[in-house]
Amino acid sequence: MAFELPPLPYDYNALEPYISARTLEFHHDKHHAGYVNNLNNLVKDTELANKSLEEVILATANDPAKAGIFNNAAQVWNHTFYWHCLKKDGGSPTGELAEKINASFGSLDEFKKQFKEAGATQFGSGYAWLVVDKGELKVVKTLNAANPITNGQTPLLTSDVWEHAYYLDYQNRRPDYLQSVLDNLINWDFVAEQYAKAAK
Ligand code: MN3
Repeated sequence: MAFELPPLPYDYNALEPYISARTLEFHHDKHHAGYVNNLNNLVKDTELANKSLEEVILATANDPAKAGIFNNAAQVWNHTFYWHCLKKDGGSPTGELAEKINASFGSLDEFKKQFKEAGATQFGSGYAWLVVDKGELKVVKTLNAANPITNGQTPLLTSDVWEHAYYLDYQNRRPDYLQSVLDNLINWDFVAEQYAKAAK
């Protein structure tokens, strides 16, 4: 069973004007697809070929000899998760998640400020994340393909801050991309589902 490229959960133009169809075409059809192809080539005829994506990530994390497999497996996971974190007309969190965000950060605006800061200050490529860590919400950033699940944290939300995620639409203005996404495109229902699973 080879790893597969999941389809985008919306049309290429669904996130316009904040993320263009051209960005999504390249990002999903070239970058995400490339990671899937690389991963399948790297694990072909090895014991990892029959593992789940999470198992491959956890089995190869922190092993320099398996960095190529880890990087591609984590990038496949991270992109699939990122697509689901976005939707047209994002709105705001509600219910228990909204209460937890207010209790943890003071307000939704303060959460956005910290998330934007994390993404804007990630030097080079990587991701900003909202995670659950031992029952508490935290904003963290990771380098390149790294994923919080290898630190025992449960991701609720991510934003890709590799240049390919925003350069066609925002050029060097990464903070503006993050602000646009936070204000207009977050799929809070998806984030709430991840929070409900993590809280079990
Ligand atoms: Mn990307």
